[in-house]
Amino acid sequence: MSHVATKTDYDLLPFAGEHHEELSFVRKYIFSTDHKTIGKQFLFMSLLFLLLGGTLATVMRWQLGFPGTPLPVDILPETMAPGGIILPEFYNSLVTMHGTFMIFFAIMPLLVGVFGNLLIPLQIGAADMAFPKLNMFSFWLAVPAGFIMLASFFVEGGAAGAGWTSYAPLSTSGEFTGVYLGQQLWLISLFLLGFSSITGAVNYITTIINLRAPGLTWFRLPLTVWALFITAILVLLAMPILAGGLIMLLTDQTLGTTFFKPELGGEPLLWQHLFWYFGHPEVYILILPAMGIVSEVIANGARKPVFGYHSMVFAIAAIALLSWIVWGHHMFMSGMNPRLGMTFMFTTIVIAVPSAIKVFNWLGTLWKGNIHFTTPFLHSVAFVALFIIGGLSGVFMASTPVDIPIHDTYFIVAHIHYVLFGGSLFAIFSGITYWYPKLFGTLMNETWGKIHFIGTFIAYNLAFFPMHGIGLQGMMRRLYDPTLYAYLQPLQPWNVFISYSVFVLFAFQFIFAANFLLSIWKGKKAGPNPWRANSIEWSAPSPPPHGNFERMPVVYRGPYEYSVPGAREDFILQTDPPDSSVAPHHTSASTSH
Ligand code: HEM
Ligand SMILES: [Cu+2]
Repeated sequence: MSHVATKTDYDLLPFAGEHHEELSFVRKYIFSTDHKTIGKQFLFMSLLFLLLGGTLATVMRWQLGFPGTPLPVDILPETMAPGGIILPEFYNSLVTMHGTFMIFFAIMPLLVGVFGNLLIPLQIGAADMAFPKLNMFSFWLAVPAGFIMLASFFVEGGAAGAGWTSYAPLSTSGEFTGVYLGQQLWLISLFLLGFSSITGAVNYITTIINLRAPGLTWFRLPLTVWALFITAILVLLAMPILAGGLIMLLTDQTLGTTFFKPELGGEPLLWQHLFWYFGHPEVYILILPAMGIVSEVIANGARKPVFGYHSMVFAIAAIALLSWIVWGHHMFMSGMNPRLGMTFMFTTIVIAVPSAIKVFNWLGTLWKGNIHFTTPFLHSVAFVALFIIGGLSGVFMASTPVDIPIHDTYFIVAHIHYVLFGGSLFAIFSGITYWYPKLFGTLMNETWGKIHFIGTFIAYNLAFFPMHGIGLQGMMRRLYDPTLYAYLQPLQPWNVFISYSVFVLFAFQFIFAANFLLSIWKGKKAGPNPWRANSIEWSAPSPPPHGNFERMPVVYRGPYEYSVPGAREDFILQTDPPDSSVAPHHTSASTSH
């Protein structure tokens, strides 16, 4: 077990960049223990999975827009799309694997793996994580998980096809889906990935509790660190529940247990309970770090302190707590007692309160700000706008009488994508462009960044907003061919329109990919603090060296001291001593506690 580095250790061996001998290529780039390198590894891995998930989505949209028409490029094997025509069973795998890759291998590692690794040590003024080797282990456990998931496409019977939620009894036996080994690989892969997440979470929590720089009290932490801290607690508590369910489902398939098999006395609803008891906290794992990123970037772009810092922290904590008592809103149609349904309805609607507090605080932060329309800022503002739409559809669905007709329709698909693409992914674009200098030392190109933003924002809304409508008109989710139903035929032009919008949306992502890759070499050199921000990472070079800081940073103030009256500039680094930046007569603007 790694040794926990404490503050005293750092006093003895402070930020010893110069004590590190040259590392071999393998230790430096492959089996690295440097949190920034591990963050980059997660970044490249999850961007690849994001691309794969997006590709699967375009194939799905081809089928929905033009059912039965051969794909324009006929490269898929006979078992998936003979003659380019997508088979129904392959369509099931597409839906399942799109959701699985996006949720578990793209959004979650991007938010938690990338930003957790990059930002936690840098923003708390530490040289690295508390357990650097465990951190390396966490990444290298995610890699085989990804390979196993990928490999499942190519085994007999193909990849899992019971949806990303793998409901029993559909998932308990290959007889129902025609998928045997693929479903088992799905379970094994997610088990490994869950283990990787748990080790990461232990590391994050320990690091934030133990390694904060002197003077960095809890209420001087940037909201990104708060969000990642509370997210790590959710990961630590939620992942074991998923793991338990996965193992039970795996033994049902392989060892003859009957946890979820009704024909042998099992209870399929138990899977839904286990899955959603994990699953609802999971959706907050997928949004809280994004909310942290957005808080940072909006304050920076508006040159104002975050409005209601304390209420932001309490709102994150409240959302996290409430996330444990709402899971039943995914099961209103499972035949539960209506009284139980009513309690889940109530708790779910209550969650809108802390969510709305955050939205009002972002608007309050923007209000009368001296706004700089940078690419990261635009993405963050888009997050707020789109999250409002996703949150509102959530409140509709939380109400049982409304949810009963729209459950399992495209309305749900619209909701998911407003919160996860409109929300989380826009925040990820914001965060990547904003902290890019701390990864690569350069800035991404602003013009191309804005072109990508505008194209993505428009195409995104054209693709996903109409899904609310076709959902209300009864189009089911996970549907292979809408034209088979007479009542859905009039909606087909919408499906064609949505498919074209998705193709445009997909195409715009190559602008981001090119900007991201080319800026590593061609980007403008950034300097330590290109966004004129306050938190500790901006006092380190871009990119920070191994060990991050030359000396242990000492913190004198909160992270959002923008436009402090009397200050020499419109930002004050958290590490600036009290008298160096603020006029001597000025004492009240500090948010220290
Ligand atoms: C105000 C906040 C929110 C409320 C009230 C809410 C409510 C709901 C409800 C009631 C459902 C179930 C609908 C049904 O299946 O019939 C649902 C589904 C879902 N929500 Fe939310 N939600 C909120 C925010 C979020 C956020 C922030 C995320 C993720 C970042 C999210 C992700 C999802 C996903 C992925 C599903 C679909 C799960 C599936 O595949 O069946 N939601 N939401
Ligand atoms: Cu939920």
